[in-house]
Amino acid sequence: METFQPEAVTVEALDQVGVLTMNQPHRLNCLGRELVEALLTGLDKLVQGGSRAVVLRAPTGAKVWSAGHDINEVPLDGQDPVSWNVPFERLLRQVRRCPVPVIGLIEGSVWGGACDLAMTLDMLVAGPSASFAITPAKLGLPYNAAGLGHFLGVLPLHVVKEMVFTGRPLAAQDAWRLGLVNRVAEADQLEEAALDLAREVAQRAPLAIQVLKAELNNLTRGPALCAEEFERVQELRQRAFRSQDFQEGVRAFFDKRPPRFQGR
Ligand code: YXS
Repeated sequence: METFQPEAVTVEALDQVGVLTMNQPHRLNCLGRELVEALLTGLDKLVQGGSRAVVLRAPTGAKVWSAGHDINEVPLDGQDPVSWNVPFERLLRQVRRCPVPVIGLIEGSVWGGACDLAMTLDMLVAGPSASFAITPAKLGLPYNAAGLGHFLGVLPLHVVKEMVFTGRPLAAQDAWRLGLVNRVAEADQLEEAALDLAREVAQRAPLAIQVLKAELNNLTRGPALCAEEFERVQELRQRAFRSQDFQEGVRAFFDKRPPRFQGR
């Protein structure tokens, strides 16, 4: 087993299966610039090194798999907070383009942009402590249509609406019942369950897998927005991310108090 340890991520190559461990539990594995850059590098290293499947995980026993986008990096100067080039958006695109399946080993709670990451991964194996919370409405942040398309690719519309409109976490068993999670395993069998799945994938023809993954991702991109509708939605998004409510949502988070949204 070869391991190289860029600061924020542990990268292990176990024969033809790679394991990426997000190693910033002290920062709740927030998907800020540093962690994302390390994940992008680690994923690329594993694929170049011949991994035919990759497992993405937090350290064993994590209470929080990832707390999502780093709210410290959310711009409050009127820029789009989930624009094309924010770090976790770049990570989502690399996972989708990655020629090998990336399997999430989910232990602990998954928040916001990390839910988008989890739902962009190719398969999920979850422990009993796993939960998924889509939180933009709690911050006043107008998430982007691409991200909502990822959610609609793996969950029914009313379930996505409830998660997005309430921000309430979806528990592991419900995520499995709804098909978001491929397998639920007890905490002490979770790593083996994820590695077993990865090893089975790694035994299959990699060129065929690459095509099948690309086809499935393109067939499930979610409905396209026509240009006129996109312009209208962008106008609404801009009004939201330039609103006092968005400033209040972020301030309330750091003040550790409930936000008071005024609708302006
Ligand atoms: O008070 P200190 O300095 O110790 O810092 C606290 C938190 O402020 C900080 N922290 C974060 N900092 C930046 N970005 C975050 N996403 C974030 N989450 C947490 O970490 C320190 C410990 O947090 P604390 O005391 O709350 O820990 P806890 O164990 O009581 O609770 C853990 C969580 C994850 C349940 C709690 O931290 C939490 O609810 N975090 C926010 C999760 C969330 O809403 N993430 C979405 C981020 S925005 C995003 O991903 C998208 C853009 S969107 O908005 O569209 O969803």
